[in-house]
Amino acid sequence: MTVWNYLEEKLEKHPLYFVLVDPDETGYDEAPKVAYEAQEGGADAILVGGTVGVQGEVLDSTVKAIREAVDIPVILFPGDISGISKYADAILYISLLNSRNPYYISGVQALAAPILLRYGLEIIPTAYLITEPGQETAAGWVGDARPLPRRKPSLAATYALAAKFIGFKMIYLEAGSGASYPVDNKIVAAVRKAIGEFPYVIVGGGIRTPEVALEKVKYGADVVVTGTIVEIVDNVRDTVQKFSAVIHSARRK
Ligand code: 1GP
Repeated sequence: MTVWNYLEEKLEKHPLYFVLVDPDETGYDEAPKVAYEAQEGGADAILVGGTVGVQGEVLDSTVKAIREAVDIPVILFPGDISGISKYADAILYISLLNSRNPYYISGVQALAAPILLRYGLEIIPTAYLITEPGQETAAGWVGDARPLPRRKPSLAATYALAAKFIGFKMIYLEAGSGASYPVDNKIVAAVRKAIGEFPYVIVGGGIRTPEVALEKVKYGADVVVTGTIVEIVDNVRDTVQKFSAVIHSARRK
């Protein structure tokens, strides 16, 4: 079964919860353990990636170890061409649509394409939209994004509609890892309203409690991502369990 089919099948039942493992933050040795605990807590997939410090041989061996540690899909969430590993199941093939730099919109995708073909990685075409306060995070700064403003949800909706028309299968609304506040509910709602049921909407960045995760789902997120929280808690499994229980018992909008 493809990762895409797995995700679609699950989405028919309930919203999904992805745990982002950034090996540069968890520590490369810890990453497989964190991924395993996340799986046991009920995560639907593991995203592996980070904006800086996630590349090369050490990324490869870590993705391989994560792949061996869990049964759920391991999906790359690369910050650049260097964030690719053949040991993953799939890749969020992301285009940062609201970047000022064409490299992050189409350049990196072109440079990565031949190696992705060689590796046979499953491709999940994903529009990446950085919203406020993404400017204060590594993804926004490195990606040279013009963060979509909270006060104008219609702008985010416009970009999302463009993403739908271009043919992306996922739209990732991102406040940035460690953001001081998450993607605004009004942005999530405006995007959902503009695009209808498809593409699926992922929301991440700055989500630290199950209550906030639930809000994002209620306003229209199909998938919620948390990263930082698993880096700072003592008990990853318990924390992930609290998020997954709330997200899985919600209904998709
Ligand atoms: C970052 O959306 C993810 O790309 C997760 O963000 O680390 O703030 O949970 P946090």
